[in-house]
Amino acid sequence: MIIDILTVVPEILDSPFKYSIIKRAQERGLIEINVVNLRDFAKGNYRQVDDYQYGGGAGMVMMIEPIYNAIQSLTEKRGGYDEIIYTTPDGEQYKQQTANYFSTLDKILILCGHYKGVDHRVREHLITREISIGDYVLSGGELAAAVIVDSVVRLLPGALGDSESALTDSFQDNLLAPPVYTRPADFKGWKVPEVLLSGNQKAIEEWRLKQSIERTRKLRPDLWEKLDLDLD
Ligand code: 6GU
Repeated sequence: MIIDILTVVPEILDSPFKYSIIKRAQERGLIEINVVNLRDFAKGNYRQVDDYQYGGGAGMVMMIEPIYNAIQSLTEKRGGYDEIIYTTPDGEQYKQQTANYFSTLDKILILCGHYKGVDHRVREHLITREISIGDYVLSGGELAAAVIVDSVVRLLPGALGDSESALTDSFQDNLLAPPVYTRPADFKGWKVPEVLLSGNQKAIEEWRLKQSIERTRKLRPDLWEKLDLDLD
C-alpha cells in the first residue's frame, strides 16, 4: 500500500511513522509512506500556499493552484489513487469501519487541512473523501493524518505479530475490549480477577465477553444501542 501525505508542515510528520508497528510495516514492504511538502508546488519567490478569503473575514485559506498542481503531479506519478482524502473538522466522522475499508486500498493520498481550510473548489473537484477524527478542532490536519495512517497500517496483513491480532481490538465488533492484566497477580493487595488465573478457558472467555458488554453499556451507550439494533 502507498500512502502519500500532502502538507504545509511536513516536519510534524517526521516522527510518527518511525517507531513500532508502522516502522516494521515499512521495513517489511507492506506500506510506503511519503510526506510531500505542498510548498514545493507553489509559485513565486514566496512560494505562497494561502491567501485572504473572498468576502472578508479572519483567517487564511489554502489556495487551489498549488494543491491542484501537487495532486496532478502525484496522480501522474502513482497512476491514480483509490481515494484522495481531505482531513477537516467538518468531514465525515472517522470510524473503525472506515479504517477497515482504507486498509483494503492500494494507493491513497491524504491532503492535510490548515488555516481556515482549503478553497472550497478543492473539495468539490479534487477530493473523494472528507474525514474528521472527532468533534474538536486541531490546528492542522497532520495529526489526523497520522491517526488515519496508524489505524490503517495495523490492519494490513503481516503488520501485527500473532500476539497482536487486530480482530480483538475495541470497536472491531462495536464492543469495547475487556480489561487485561499481567504479573504480579497480587500487587500491594490489588488482585487480578481470580477467573483469569483459573486456566478454565471457557470461563475466561465468558468473563471477557461479560466485561466487554458491561463496559460498553456503561462507557459507550451509543455503541451499545447500535449493537442492540445489529442483533435484531
Ligand atoms: Cl481531520 N482536522 C482538524 N484541523 N481538526 C480536526 C480534525 C481534522 N478532526 C477533528 N478535528
